[in-house]
Amino acid sequence: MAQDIDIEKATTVDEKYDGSKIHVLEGLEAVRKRPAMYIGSTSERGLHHLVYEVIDNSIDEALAGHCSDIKVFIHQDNSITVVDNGRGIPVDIMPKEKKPAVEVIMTVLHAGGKFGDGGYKVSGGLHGVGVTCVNALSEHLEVEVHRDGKSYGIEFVKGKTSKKLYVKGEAEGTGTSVHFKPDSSIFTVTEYSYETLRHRIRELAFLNKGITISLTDERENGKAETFHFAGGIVEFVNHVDASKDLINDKVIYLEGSKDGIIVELAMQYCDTYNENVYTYVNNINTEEGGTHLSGFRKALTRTINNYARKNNQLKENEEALSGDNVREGLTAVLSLKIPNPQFESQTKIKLGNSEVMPIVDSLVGDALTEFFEENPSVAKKIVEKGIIAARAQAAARKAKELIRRKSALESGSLPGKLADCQSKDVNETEIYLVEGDSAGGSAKQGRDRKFQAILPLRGKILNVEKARLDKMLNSEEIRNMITAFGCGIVDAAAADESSTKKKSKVGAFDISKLRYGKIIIMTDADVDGAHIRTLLLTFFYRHMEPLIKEGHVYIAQPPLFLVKKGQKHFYAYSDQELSEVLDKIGRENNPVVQRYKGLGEMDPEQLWETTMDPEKRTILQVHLEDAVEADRIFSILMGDKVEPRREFIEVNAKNVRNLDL
Ligand code: 0RA
Repeated sequence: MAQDIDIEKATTVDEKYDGSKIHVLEGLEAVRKRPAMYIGSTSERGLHHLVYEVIDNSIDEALAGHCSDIKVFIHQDNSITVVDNGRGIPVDIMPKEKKPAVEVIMTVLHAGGKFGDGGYKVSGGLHGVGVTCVNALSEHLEVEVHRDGKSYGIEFVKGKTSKKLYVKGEAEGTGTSVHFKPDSSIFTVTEYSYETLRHRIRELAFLNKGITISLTDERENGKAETFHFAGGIVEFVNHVDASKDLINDKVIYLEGSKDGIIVELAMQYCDTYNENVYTYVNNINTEEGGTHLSGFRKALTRTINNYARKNNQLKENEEALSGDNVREGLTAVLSLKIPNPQFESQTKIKLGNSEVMPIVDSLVGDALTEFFEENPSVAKKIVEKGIIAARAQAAARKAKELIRRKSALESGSLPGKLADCQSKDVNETEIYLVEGDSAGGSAKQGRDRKFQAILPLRGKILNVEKARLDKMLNSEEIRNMITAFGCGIVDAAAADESSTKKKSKVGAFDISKLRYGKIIIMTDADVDGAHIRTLLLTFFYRHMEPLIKEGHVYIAQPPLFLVKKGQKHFYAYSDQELSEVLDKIGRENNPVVQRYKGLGEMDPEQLWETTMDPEKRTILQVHLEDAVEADRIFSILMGDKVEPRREFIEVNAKNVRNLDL
């Protein structure tokens, strides 16, 4: 059901079924009966998805060249209004349906395509069902259209027309306003998140240069922001790279089109070791890549190698640079607008259209060749970076070989510092990564050895953000973790040039080999502890991302205070909790408050009771909501530049809660 709308097909199919009112009713009923099939879920995601569906229609109008301004409002009651200055949804009576077009669009599933004028419909994007679903899933929805000097209104309740189209009055200009309140009997969450909407709206503003999109939160005294990027994806790349040292100061940008496919690319090389290529099709983030990504990668590898040979940076007898060599330190946004996207999977995050690959390949190849000819000093630096990456890769291969031989010698033995657990069942096993040998000792004594393993870490581990693979593999702490977890590491060398999915260089990253279902970071509640935690998360994010994605990484929450009164003792995990505890037992009784300076101050029983006992502890699961933002934050926090880090800390210090990540 939730297919992409093929505009032409939709039109012919509609013609056949036209007039079948039964179908119409079934459509809306079906959406209400099985909302998740149409909008993915009825939780927070689905709730926000409604807003995106409505905005997408306005974006379509903008892409067709008729709209420049979109305003989104979150109202007091968590209803939403999206206003645009497009042509206004048509209101004239449709001959077959004998109803105003706006009513048909709002009540007939897949009707939208009929009215399209052959532009690039991004609406019907992810779930392909558009604004009709939003209507079906709203307790109330109202459309106001400004056209022909008049203002029209029409209203719906749960998708059914409750007030026929009427003239509200006179109006200047044109545009559409859609106000809806999600049906609370359908959604499990009804409160909108400003941050979530802001994030998508900003992304849309980056991807569609020149459009102005604003967001206003009337629940928060009209707090508002406006997003407008004249430079589009160039500004997107600048934003991602804000904290990195650059190889080319100016973002390389190209735009071209062929056979109705519009290709835009912005790219920049940084003095880092990761590849960050974000691909979009019709404003949808194709997280797993696809044919557009392969086209881009092919062109990049070929063009850089050609340039390197031609200018004698690579000698005849030297091996060509590999794809991952030339992508080291690359940040790129590749954005396509295509009329008939075909996605490979149900989740629609991998593009399948085979005709796209050669188009992207040739457009990017030609444009880059030209750019290199015109900017030889930048080209030279990019090639040099690739050559250094190739050498480091060879060194890493040796280091990897060393690890393999060593572990063969020790016949697959686990690290000496690891206190393993008895169980082999990942449904129950846990490993605590503990800061310091003394806390490690307490944890070893306090744990339940049946399912809890302990790996003490000595001080600060290596910052992998600033180290290449070969150096990283020389670090004992890192090697201990790799061996203990059992599933290898992920590295930039992708198995498949069409996919963003990474393969491994140390063995194969194989999550099925994971030896512990929960990996729990347990550090002191001080700055050093926070630093070590960030270093660990950086390592996991860069080299074991699936562990985070699949929810295996956790953060332990040790208490900050011990309060004693006579024989009784209480723990408090925050300043607020401390004051609650003190209120409860009465301050006049002079309770003794001890502030834990580190895990090492707790004896094994206390550590078990407060932080390790599954019955009593709280652990925070680490989520990876958004790769773009995660990459940016890790670069800010762990990279070379000091200024962005200071700024980040200044802006965010006031939002920090205890151990909240
Ligand atoms: C169908 C046809 C035309 C415009 C629209 C739909 C339209 C839909 C939405 C939804 C939100 N904002 C919108 N703006 C326009 C073309 C109308 C014409 O030819 O004048």
